[in-house]
Parts: sequence; structure tokens; C-alpha cells
Amino acid sequence: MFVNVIGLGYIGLPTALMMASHGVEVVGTDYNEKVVERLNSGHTTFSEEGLDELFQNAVRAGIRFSTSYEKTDMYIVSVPTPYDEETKQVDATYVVAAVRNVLQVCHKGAVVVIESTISPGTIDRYVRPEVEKAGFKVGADIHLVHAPERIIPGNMIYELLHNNRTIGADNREVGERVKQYYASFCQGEIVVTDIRTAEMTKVVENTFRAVNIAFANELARICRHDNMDVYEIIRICNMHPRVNILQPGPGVGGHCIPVDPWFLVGDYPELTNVIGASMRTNASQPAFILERIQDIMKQKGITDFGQVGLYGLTYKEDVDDVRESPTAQLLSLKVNGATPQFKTFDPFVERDIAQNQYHDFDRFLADVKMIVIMVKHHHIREDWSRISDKVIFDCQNICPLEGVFHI
Ligand code: SAJ
Repeated sequence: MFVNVIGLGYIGLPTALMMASHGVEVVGTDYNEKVVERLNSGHTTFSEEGLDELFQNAVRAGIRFSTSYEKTDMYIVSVPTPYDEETKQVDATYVVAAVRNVLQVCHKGAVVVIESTISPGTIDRYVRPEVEKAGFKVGADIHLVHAPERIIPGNMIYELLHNNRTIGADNREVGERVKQYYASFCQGEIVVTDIRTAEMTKVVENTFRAVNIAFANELARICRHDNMDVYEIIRICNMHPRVNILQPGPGVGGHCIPVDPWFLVGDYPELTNVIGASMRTNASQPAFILERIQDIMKQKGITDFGQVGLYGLTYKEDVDDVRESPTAQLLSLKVNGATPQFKTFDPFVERDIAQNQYHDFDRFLADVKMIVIMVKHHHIREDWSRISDKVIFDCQNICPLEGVFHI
């Protein structure tokens, strides 16, 4: 068993390390030299519970990292799949580029697994033609498989080991062969199905979550309009045996939930009323939060945005991932044509990525009168007395202090 994992990001790296730690010979490839250098120097590229330990195990087991592609039995492609801003359809550029590179080195009989999230039909439209163009016959010379990932940042290692998985293949025997690789570490059930079904299930799973978060965000707006307590209402509704409402928040971030459902809207514009409306609701949540900040400032006589501190720059709690974060979305909005000069702080973000960003929590606190809790990092929950003299707008419903403002 010899695998080349292409793309050493949030999904590719843990997958490569996991396989290497479970007896598979692995080489990890990334076109970013800095990433490869860092891994080769013995360091991981992002923080995630258990990742460093897994990394050490994989290194001991002989994993290698490189910028070039190698001749292996199987390729796992886990590169980004953004959406085209205009058409909302999947942008398969990175997947196609990776597949082209694979086809230049692979031998006949190799299996090319796409792990990146793709909309139904992407393999037919973009990947099969590449294989044929390179002079191979799909199903005879090269086998194509889609094996979407399901792991959640913050609990990746546990979920890699325990989540059920889906493998889509043109033919059962190839699907079962790929299953053996994943079964080297995955203790969950691994379902083998066809490629289009696998493509669709992944997008549907993330769409389900997006629609349900949008529902919670819409409830928050209705409740705000007439001064009802959305959290109490959700709590009581969720005591019904068949109701399970998610939590409203300051917006939806990450590289999955605000992205993947657009693939369906892009491909089926006439058939996606609920999904399209949900995506627009989630995308406009930061604007709703900005309005709420202004209301609270008015009530409390705060006139300067510079006296307001946004706590949290990541897209969710206890991760260092800032992709599409609600705070970044909020910071891109304007009031009367100008960008509000909020102060910002995040204990997980060392690099300077936002305006007026502090790296010392005490100094941040000293410079603001009002705090907006955008992200529920464990860090802020450790000691509430630190912010008890501030005006608090808690977008995550975690602060137990008196007089806190909510969404
Ligand atoms: N959020 C809310 N309210 C909630 C839950 C989440 O506002 O009740 C927000 C979060 O704060 C965050 C965003 O939604 O900004 C997305 O976070 P998430 O925890 O829902 O999901 P991700 O993006 O970290 O991971 C999702 C997962 N998909 C599902 O749960 C269906 C994960 O299993 C996938 O592997 C991942 O997308 C992916 O890579 O596709």
C-alpha cells in the first residue's frame, strides 16, 4: 500500500498522517514549498488537538513530504474547491491541476481518489475528460473514486478515527480496494456507492447544516424584532422529541458551510429556493450584528467604534482557522461609507490579519468600553471577572454576567 496525498492542508495533512501511522507508506505533496519545508523541519502547519502527536507517529513510521508527485498505487487529492462568485458553481481548477500532475507520473492501474468537496457531476464534467486527454482509459488504466471527508476542525483526529465514511466508485471492486486503505485507521462504517451519490451526499450534509443554522439565525431576527428570548424559545422547542434547532450566531464561517451549498444553487438555480434563501440569510448575519452593535452603542452612549472590541477572529471556537470568519465578514462592512475602526483580539491568532489587532488581552481590554463576543473560545470563559466592567454584547450566549446584550 503506497499512497501519494496531494494537498497538505486542513484535510490532506491529517489524512496523510493517519494513514502513515497505520501501516500505509505515504508521501505527502504540496505545491507550497514553505509548507513542505516546515513539515520536513519537524513542525505541523496548524494547531489541532492531537495533531502534533499524530505527526510524530507518522514521521517515525516514515512519512515523507515533497513538492513533487510520485509513482504510487493510489493518489488522494485534497485541494481547495472554492465557488465561482458569479455563477456559484464549483471551481474545480485546483482539482483539475492536481489530477493533471498525477497523470504525468502515475502508472497504469493507479487509483485517483478525490477527497475535496465537489458538486454532483464534477468528476464526470472535469476529471474524466482529463484522464482521457492524457491518453488513459477510465476504468481500465486509471480508476476514479470520490471519498469525501467529514471531519470537524476542533475534533479532527477523533472524527477521522470514528466517523462513518462514504466511498463512491464506478466499480465495486475498486471501491472495496480503496475502502481497505481507509479501513487501516477508520473505525466507522464505510459505505461503498457510486461516484455521483458520493458527490451529492457530501454537499447535502453541509447544506443541511447551513439551512438549519439559517433557520436559527432567522428566529433570532424575529425574536429581536419583538423582544423575545430566542435562546429560551429554542431551548424549550428542543425539549420536543422531534425538534432539534441549532444556535444563532454572528454568521457562518469556515471553508465548508458558507461555500458548498452554493454549488447546488449554482447548478440548480430554479430548484433551490430554500437553500438559496438560507445562504443569503447566513451571509447577511454579520450586517445584522453590525446594526445590533450600533443599537447597543446608542443605548449605552458609546459614540466611537474605536471603543468597541471584537473578541475572536477565527471562524469558530478553539481553532486557529480564520477562513471566511464572521468577524472578517463584519470588518469588511461599512457604515456611512467608512469602515468602522473596531479593535480586535483573538488568543489563537498570532499573525496580524485584522485592523487594530491586539495580541495582549489586558491591553485590548484597557482600550475598549464594549466587548462583542464573536467566538466562544475557551479562553474567554475561564474568568468572566476580567470583562465585568464592560458593556458586553454576547453573540454566542455564553456569558453568565448580569446585563449582557444578546443577538
Ligand atoms: N454555527 C452556528 N450555529 C450553530 C453551529 C455552527 O452559527 O449552531 C457556525 C459556526 O460558528 C461556524 C460555522 O457555523 O462559523 C460552521 O461551523 P460548523 O461547526 O457547523 O462546521 P465546520 O465548517 O467546522 O465543519 C463542517 C462539518 N459539517 C457538518 O457538520 C455537516 C464537518 O463535518 C465537515 O467535514 C466540514 O464542514 C467540511 O469540511 O465540509
